Amino acid sequence: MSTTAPNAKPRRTRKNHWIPVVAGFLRKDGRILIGQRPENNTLAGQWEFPGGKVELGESPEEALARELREELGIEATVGELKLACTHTYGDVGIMILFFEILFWKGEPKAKHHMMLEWIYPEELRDRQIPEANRKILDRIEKAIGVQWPKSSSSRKG
Ligand code: DGT
Repeated sequence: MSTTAPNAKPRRTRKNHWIPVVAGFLRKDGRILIGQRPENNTLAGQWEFPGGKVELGESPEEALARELREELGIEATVGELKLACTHTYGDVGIMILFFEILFWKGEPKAKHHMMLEWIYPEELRDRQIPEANRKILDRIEKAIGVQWPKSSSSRKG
């Protein structure tokens, strides 16, 4: 006879598969940097914050500094953690940690993205962005400092 504690956690039959991702908010003159994901890649053509997957053995900050070096050719100081979210693509989950990047050496260049753009935070909403970001856009906007009043009429004209 088996005995199960009444409050036992349910047993999971499948292991979850999670990918940790880090991304950075780089700002210049009131704008924020976004990059267009390359062709032949998942989410090709969509606009994202620079960053990528955390490799085994790396801290999130080390991973982001490496990604920014590889993708933009800059040496960045990774600042405060601003936001975290999760999203599911098929049977894989991603957890994205968004960090503030206040200081860096060098000028960001598109070494990985099709294109880089410095946009006003208010413009992000009108870009094609990953669903993982779209579903938390209000939180991203707050983190990157979007200022408008939220009613749609106030954005017109
Ligand atoms: P690789 O070459 O496939 O190992 O790729 P990594 O390490 O450059 O990472 P990447 O960009 O393929 O993976 C990041 C995942 O996170 C990808 O599924 C897209 C998703 N993602 C959603 N929103 C963002 C965002 O704002 N920035 C970045 N970098 N990735 C995002």
